[in-house]
Amino acid sequence: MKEKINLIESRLKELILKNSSYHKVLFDAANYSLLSSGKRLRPLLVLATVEAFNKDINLGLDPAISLELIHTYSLIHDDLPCMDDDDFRRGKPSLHKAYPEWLAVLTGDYLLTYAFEIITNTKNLDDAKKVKLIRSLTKYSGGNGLIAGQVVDLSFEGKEIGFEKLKFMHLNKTAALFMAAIEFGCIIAGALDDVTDKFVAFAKNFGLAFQIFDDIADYDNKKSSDITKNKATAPAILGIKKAKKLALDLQKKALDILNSLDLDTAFLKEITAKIL
Ligand code: GRG
Repeated sequence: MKEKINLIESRLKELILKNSSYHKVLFDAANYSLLSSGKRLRPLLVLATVEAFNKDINLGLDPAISLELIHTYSLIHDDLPCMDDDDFRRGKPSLHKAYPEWLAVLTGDYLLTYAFEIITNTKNLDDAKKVKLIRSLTKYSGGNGLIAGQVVDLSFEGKEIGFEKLKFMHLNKTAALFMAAIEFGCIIAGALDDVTDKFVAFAKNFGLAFQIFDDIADYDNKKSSDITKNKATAPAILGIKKAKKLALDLQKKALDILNSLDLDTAFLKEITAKIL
């Protein structure tokens, strides 16, 4: 995992260029957010999926990084005062605390736009695959994906919601980008549709479990922003015992799907075990 994180981080550094023109500060801000202590989970999942098909993981590197850019843009915007209003991210002041707020908005916009440019410029992938990657990215990060999750999260803040709405939120806010990562790997490897469907089902269960485990870890933390903002979470709605059982069931479902595939999914299993 460490080796692959190093690969991802060195390519990330190459792709976010330094710039000495009048708008240099935009690239400084992008580097500030990108080159911090993120787990690089979404890019890792892309590489792990490509590896499962015994293909060269380098083919997946640039598309993998485009997902880290989308993820980072979403964190920058989420932290803004008009959204979640968080002062810290990845162990340091949020971007809008280190730089002006307008620049944080524009840096998020830049990362979102640049993600698509990176896909179109990827070497060694044919145009048909690039179009598939862009379609997948718009599906999972757009108005019926990541953004939908954020709209629901902010509209329901402070209100009581049932489990179905919570699941919708988790599916879109958290699982969607994991589903994109796994679908990316399948597209790059040229997987058949039915195999892709199974991989994406793995990512959905993984993503839901990831969010519930995250909520459980936060539950006892009185200073957590989820708690202070009275956000709906699985332990708050279901109780801690049921939430734990649900997260473990989802994790098991995810692993069962990997085991049902006739492929070498050892690295995906390693990520699942380490992260969940
Ligand atoms: C602004 C469109 C838009 C969306 C924002 C990212 C997000 C949606 C909200 C942030 C809060 C949150 C709980 C999101 C769910 C996804 C999640 C758990 C993100 C954190 O992912 P990690 O743990 O973060 O992979 P690192 O920093 O390791 O990359």
